[in-house]
Amino acid sequence: MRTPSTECPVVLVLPAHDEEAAVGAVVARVPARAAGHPVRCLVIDDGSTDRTAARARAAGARVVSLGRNQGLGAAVRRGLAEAVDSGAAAIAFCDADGEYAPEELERLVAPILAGDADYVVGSRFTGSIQHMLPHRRLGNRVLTLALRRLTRAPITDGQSGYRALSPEAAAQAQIIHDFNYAQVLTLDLLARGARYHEVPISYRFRETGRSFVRLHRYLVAVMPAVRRQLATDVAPLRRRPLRARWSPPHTATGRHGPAGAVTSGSGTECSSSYRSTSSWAGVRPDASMPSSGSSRRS
Ligand SMILES: Nc1nc2c(ncn2[C@@H]2O[C@H](COP(=O)(O)OP(=O)(O)OP(=O)(O)O)[C@@H](O)[C@H]2O)c(=O)[nH]1
Ligand SMILES: [Mg+2]
Repeated sequence: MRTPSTECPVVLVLPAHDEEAAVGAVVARVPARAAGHPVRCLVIDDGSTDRTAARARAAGARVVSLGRNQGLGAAVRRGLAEAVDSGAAAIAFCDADGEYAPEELERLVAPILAGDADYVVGSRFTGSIQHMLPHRRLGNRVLTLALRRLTRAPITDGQSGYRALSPEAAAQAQIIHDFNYAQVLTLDLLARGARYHEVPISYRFRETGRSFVRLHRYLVAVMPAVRRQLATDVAPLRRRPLRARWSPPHTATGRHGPAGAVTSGSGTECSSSYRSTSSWAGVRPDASMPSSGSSRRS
C-alpha cells in the first residue's frame, strides 16, 4: 500500500469556462493545507474568451489552458491527468463559479488520505442547499434515482460538482464524453471496484456567469453517454457485488484491506507513476484501463 507523505499535495482542480467574475474569489478561498497536506489549486481554462485565466493566475492558481472550448467532461479529464502527473496525494475538483465551498476541501479528501475511500462525492442533499431552482432540484432527484438503480449504491447526489479521488482512481478513471462527467464517472469508478463514500457539503446557486446546463441539450448528450458507459468492458454492474464496497470509513475491511482497494507502488514519496503500476483489486486483469488523460470521445 502506498502511504503518501504529508509533503505530497492535495490538488483542487477548478474547471472554468468564462468565469472571470467568480474564479479569483474561489481560488483565494482555497485553504493552504488540508489534512496536513499542502494544497495546490489548478484551474483548467476551457477556452474562455474572458479574463478567467488571468484572474485565476493572479489569485495564485496554476492555469492550464485547453485553447478551444472542449466541454466540462474534457476539462475534468485533463485536470485529473495533470494532478496525477504532479504527484498528488489526493485530487478534488469543483466548479469555479462559487457554488461549492473550497473551505470544505478537507472533508472531501480526508477519507481518501485516511485510506478509507477511493472516490468521495460531496452531497448537497445530505448537506445544505442555499438556493436551487425547483426544476433543477427535481432533475437532480430523478437522475440520482436512476443512478442509484443502475449502481445499487446509496447515492444521494448523482450530479454533485464537488468530488475527490485517490490518485490511483484518477489515473484509471475514464470520462467517456467531453460534455460532462457526472454520471459516467461514477458508473466507471464503481464498476472498477472503487470504494464509494459521500460527505455532506454546502451549496449555493451561482450568482455570476452563465450555466452550461440546458435541459434538452444535457439529456441529449448525457443519456447516450450513459448507455455507452454501461456497455463498456468495466461495466457489468448488475453482476458485481458492489455493496461490499460501501463500508463506511474505519470499517472498510475485507479483501481490499483496511487501507485501500488499490495496489500501487510502495514508499512515501510523491509519485506520479500510477498509470503504469496501479491496478484495482477485483478488476478483471483483462479489463482495459487507459489513463484519465486518454481522449476517448463521444
Ligand atoms: N459553461 C461551461 N462551463 C464549463 C465548460 N467547461 C468547463 N466549465 C466549468 O465547469 C463548471 C461547471 O459548469 P456549470 O455551468 O457551473 O454547471 P452546473 O454547476 O451544473 O450549473 P449551474 O448550477 O447553473 O452553475 C464551471 O466551473 C464552469 O465554468 C463548458 O464547456 N461550458
Ligand atoms: Mg456550477
